[in-house]
Amino acid sequence: MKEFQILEIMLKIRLVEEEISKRYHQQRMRCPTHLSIGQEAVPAALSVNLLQTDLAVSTHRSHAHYLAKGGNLSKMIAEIYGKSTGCSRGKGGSMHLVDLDAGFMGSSAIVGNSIPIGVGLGMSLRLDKSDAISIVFFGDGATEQGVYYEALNFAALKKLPVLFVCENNSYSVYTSKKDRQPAGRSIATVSTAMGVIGTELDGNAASVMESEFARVVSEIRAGSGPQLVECFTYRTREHCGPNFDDNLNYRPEAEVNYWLNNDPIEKHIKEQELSLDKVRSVKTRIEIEIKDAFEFAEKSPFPPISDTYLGEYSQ
Ligand SMILES: Cc1ncc(C[n+]2csc(CCOP(=O)(O)OP(=O)(O)O)c2C)c(N)n1
Ligand SMILES: [Mg+2]
Repeated sequence: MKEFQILEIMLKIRLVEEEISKRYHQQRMRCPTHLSIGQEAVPAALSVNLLQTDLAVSTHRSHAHYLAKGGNLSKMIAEIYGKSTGCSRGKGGSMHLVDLDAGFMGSSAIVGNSIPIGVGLGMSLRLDKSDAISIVFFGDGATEQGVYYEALNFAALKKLPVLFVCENNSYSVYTSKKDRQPAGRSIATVSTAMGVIGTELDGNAASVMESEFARVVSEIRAGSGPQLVECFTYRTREHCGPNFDDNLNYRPEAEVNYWLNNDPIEKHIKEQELSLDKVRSVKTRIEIEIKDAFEFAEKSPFPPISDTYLGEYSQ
């Protein structure tokens, strides 16, 4: 059962982002988009272990996190189209998704800056004596921001119910982690040394990740304090935008091919021996949902000028 739930979330992310990519040249989505194609397994494997009351914050690459946290697909597409029916009332675009109903507290284009906000949310859950936890999604590049270490330190000091999820795709734009951090340094090991237990996982192996997330999430709910999961994965598209950019040769061909041959969706279907008929019917259902979401976005109005200053500082 869980295998199909995970598949459904991964497929939804993949098919939505492929549709965004197909339609992007129409110039009706007038904001930068950072796609998670290739990285879908991480949020999908986590999502089946989350409660609606859990809170999450995310980054510039936020569509997958938003959908996995139970965000509304039509509202997400409308937001990317800048429409008033969007989850941020059309004022945020792809990188600034907010949906309080889904516990999705916001994403930000400024690398690293949602991390302390996620820690603060963990503090608020603690003060409310809630059994919910705070999820902080970020990339490997964000671990080069000073605020990341301040946030880890504070979460460890106060034993906050925070799960740090690092999607390590080895790149910050065009620069490999090898050229940014000393050889052999592990994000999970540094985190453990700072008092936030870190676990390294294959970010393209959905089922293994799911059981590890189940363990880590239940430990945090039981009061273990913060933990970090570092998931090794890979984006297959360009850093920002709908295209491929491997013609720029910033990533070795063998590396790209290794990850293409480890596609998380194909791997999951094969390893879990999922029925291909069932996979097809899930796919058909999602395709209808996506078509409806784009229609909703296209038909929705832009926010009126009179709303310009509405919601600037609060919902
Ligand atoms: C503070 C700050 N510095 C630089 C940038 C430019 N920038 C946008 S995304 C990005 C790379 C981030 O890499 P990572 O955190 O690994 O996320 P990924 O894009 O790989 O998912 C950079 C440097 C920014 N948005 N904010
Ligand atoms: Mg990265």
